Amino acid sequence: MSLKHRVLPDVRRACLRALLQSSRGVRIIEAHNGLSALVASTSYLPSENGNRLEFDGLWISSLTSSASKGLPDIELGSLERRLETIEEIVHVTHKPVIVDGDTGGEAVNFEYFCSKLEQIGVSAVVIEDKQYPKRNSLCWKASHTLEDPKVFAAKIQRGRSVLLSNDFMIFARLESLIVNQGVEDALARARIYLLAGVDGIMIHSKERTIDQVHAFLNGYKYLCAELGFRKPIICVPTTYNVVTDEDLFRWGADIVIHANHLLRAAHHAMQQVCETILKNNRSLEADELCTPVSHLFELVGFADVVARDQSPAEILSDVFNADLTTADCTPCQPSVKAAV
Ligand code: SPV
Ligand code: MG
Repeated sequence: MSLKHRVLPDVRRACLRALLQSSRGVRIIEAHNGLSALVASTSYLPSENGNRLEFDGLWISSLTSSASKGLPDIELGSLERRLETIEEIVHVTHKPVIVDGDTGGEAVNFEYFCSKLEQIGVSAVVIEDKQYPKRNSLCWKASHTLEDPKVFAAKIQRGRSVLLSNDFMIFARLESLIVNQGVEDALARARIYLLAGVDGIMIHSKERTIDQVHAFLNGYKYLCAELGFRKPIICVPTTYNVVTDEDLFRWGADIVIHANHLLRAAHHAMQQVCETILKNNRSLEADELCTPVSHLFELVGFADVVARDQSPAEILSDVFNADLTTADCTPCQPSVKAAV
């Protein structure tokens, strides 16, 4: 129960647009549950100019949300189960959240999903232009079928039609490079989705080299110039991760997402710990691979709970800036409300 990082939905939702307007690249890291969201939100490095180097927001990946449940990434889970994970994450982070919406499913499902995400305070959803049910894009052997771009554009418009705010963003994810249809097809689809009113584009690739993504980013500049408006663009350098985030921003990306790294890191560490305990017939040697329990207590707010248990009146008086030990503590006391 970490209550330190709560942000009201309207405030949180608007954060991504504000970051995008701040004219610097936005760096996003994946989260798949409350704990990974806490790690993603609280990790930082001191930087040379005295500012903290930290991620700007979180990506709730379909690959890692399903893998963390022991499931393949094939749009298996219900929207309701997905929303549970999203709420778990949103409750523990103050950072803006982008949700991977897979294909969005049927238009009516997508309308429902968008309305729920907007309500929770998620800043953006990304849907991919493949047919439902999709297969994860990083798999070379899987067969992927692209959606008719006009059908996909209509789904985007259906999602937009239910929104109550101007803050929530819908990104169209282009899968042309995943199915080897090339940069021209990706640009043609981008044009259709931009004209349909999408808030931004994600270009995805499973190539190890940057060439195609680089060509797309160049073509996107010309496309936006021709259309007379520009919407932000997201890159996901999982396979072409020799390039730096800085390079991608220089070439025209607005958002870079590191899409699955916390789950892969957790899996790797878990496997190492299992093997170390089996090998040594005890857990002592695994200690150095594990976070101390006290750090977990701190991170998930248990240390705060214990402190509150020990001196509730003292902590309440801190919170309300008043001595409540002798006061009449009915919740709606005007003096207490004023102090809050
Ligand atoms: C995800 O993180 O679930 C994505 C990106 O959709 S990828 O797995 O690369 O397709
Ligand atoms: Mg996904």
